Amino acid sequence: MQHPTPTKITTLCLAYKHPKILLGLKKRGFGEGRWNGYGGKVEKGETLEENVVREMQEECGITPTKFENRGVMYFEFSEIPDQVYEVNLFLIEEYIGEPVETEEMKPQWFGVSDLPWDKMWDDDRIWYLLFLEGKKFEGNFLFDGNEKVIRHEIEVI
Ligand code: 8OG
Repeated sequence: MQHPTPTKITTLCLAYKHPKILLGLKKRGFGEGRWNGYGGKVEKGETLEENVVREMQEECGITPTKFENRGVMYFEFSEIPDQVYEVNLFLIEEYIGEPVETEEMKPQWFGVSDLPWDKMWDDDRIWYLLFLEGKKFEGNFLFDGNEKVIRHEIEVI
């Protein structure tokens, strides 16, 4: 699958041990008011793995000790043509510490059959099942101005 060239590279970290998954309510900035995994912009000179550890420490107060890459997604926005987000998805299998509320995120464990879909990103309904099934995948998504996915392709790798 071909991907657009990203203008911003991020991680998305989901601590998941069936049947519970840890989400955080984003309290400010991009995605405010939505439940999502943890993560953020990969800084210059930082590896994806270093970013996973740093973001979870900063936003959630835990230190991931065992995690694996589960794929990558590219997000484009029909009304912002020059913006392409690359989101590298990670499953967090083990960590040290307990999730705490921070200025950025409020943590909560959800049952996987009871996710707050109407307060999550629209693309999540497309790929969560693959993630929960243990698959690794890549995908491209195009959002319209109302934050709805109007086109996507997704492929298990
Ligand atoms: O640093 P910043 O808060 O901008 O990072 C954005 C976070 O949101 C990062 O973890 C990646 C994640 N993210 C997107 N787009 C999407 C999306 O469409 N769905 C989900 N579930 N997460 C996303 O940037």
